[in-house]
Amino acid sequence: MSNRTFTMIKPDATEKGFTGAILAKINAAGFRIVAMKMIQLSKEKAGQFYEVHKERPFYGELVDFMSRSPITAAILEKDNAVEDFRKLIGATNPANAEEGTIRKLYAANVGENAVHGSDSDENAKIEADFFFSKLEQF
Ligand code: FUP
Repeated sequence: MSNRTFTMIKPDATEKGFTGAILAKINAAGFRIVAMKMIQLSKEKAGQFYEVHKERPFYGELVDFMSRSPITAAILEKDNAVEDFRKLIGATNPANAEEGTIRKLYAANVGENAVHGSDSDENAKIEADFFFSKLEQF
């Protein structure tokens, strides 16, 4: 099992000034940041990242949203990172997220849900390599 996951603090959270608070929660939960950058995705790059959702009705909105403002991308390290981080962020729709989770605290709705967390070890690696070269992963 891998001990790394990939996250993005999404444009809605950036715009509302929640980046620092979210990173503090991530650290407090025991995750170590082993790569991090703030960047603004082009529509093309956002579309590539969410390629798996291409046929879904929300794809266009998702691409517009994810390229609207800067994001903070990071690789996080901890035992059982993928599963534990999904627990920390809560359900995709913040209305269904448990109290105390990052999405419950900071997300507005299912489309603008503050953070991303990889859903498998395999995707964590693919997503980390999408944003960071080997030299940028510590
Ligand atoms: P998650 O793994 O929790 O990030 O959720 P998904 O991979 O299912 O969805 C990725 C992103 O697509 C979500 F973060 C937001 C967007 N989405 C919608 O806008 N509407 C939906 O009904 C589902 C997902």
